[in-house]
Amino acid sequence: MSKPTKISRRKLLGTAAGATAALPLLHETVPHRVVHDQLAQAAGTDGHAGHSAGGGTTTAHPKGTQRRTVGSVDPRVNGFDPAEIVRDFDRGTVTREGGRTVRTFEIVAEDREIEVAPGVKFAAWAYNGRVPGPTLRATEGDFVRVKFVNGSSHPHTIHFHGIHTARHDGIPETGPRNIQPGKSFTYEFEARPFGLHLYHCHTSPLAEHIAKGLYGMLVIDPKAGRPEADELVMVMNGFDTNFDSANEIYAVNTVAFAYHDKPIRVKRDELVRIYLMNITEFDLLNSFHLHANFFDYYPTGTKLEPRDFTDTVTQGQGERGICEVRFPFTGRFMFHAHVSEFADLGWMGFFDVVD
Ligand SMILES: [Cu+2]
Repeated sequence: MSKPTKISRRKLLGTAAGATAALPLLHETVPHRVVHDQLAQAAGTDGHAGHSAGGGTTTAHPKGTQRRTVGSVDPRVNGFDPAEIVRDFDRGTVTREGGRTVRTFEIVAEDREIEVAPGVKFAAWAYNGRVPGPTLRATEGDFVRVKFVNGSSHPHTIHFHGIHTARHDGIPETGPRNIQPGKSFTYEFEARPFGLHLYHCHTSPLAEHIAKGLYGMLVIDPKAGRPEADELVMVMNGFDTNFDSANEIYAVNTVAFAYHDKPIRVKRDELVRIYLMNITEFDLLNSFHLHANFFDYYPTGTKLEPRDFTDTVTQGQGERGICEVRFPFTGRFMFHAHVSEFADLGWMGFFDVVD
């Protein structure tokens, strides 16, 4: 038997009875009512009849509207904006040492409350105050220094994917081990192989340290570069707002429906390169589906030839890849998780293709 506080959103969404029973418990711990109300409103338009019956809050939206939440998250409250994160690359401070390029980054971990959907607060742990952390960018062969400062009240690390020494692997078992609150350590490695990698905290319990928001992307460009493109960062993530080891909110770049409310504007016929990564905790798989188009897919970005030409890609946790696409038509084109439940809980958005 599960403990009385273990009310999963699946149970919540499953039946009217489940929803009714769950609500009083959820009220005690989190602002889940807001999620519930908003999802109920969404359900009024897309058929979660049981859910809406349980919440009794399905009157606000006319049938057929696309809007899934009421209001939007003010980026000034979070201190970061998905509309900016999507095109924000941190190339570090560049110096030359012994004939090679050195890129120096600074990452500070901190405890920070963020808003992941309108009115839904989440007690995050963040790198440089944002979730996902900064998208670090280097070229294959560069020497990378990441000065990590732990400004959080918990021990953390940064574990980078890539090829490097045990000392700089960022796990509690080797090198400097956990970096304690107030302490710092500089991780050093050569940027290789080229591709799309990730970094994340590796302190135990690992699921908690990742789910709280300590992750980000590391893009390593091939020496010859890639063709000119409009480059986008999409980190697929989820948030467990009621501590039941299941996510209540899903998103790309943290804020539910961010690119539904503010579509990503791209140009017709221009090459768009999406750096796509899945760091979602608690679910085995996440996915990305693009409407009305197909894209080339480069798993992990470590080869220059695409493996797939497709409209849907599925990634396990830690998997990532590059999608390259051109839009032949102007207009609004949806993208979303092809796990329908995730899409309903926040992971969907639009491209606005213009001339
Ligand atoms: Cu941690």
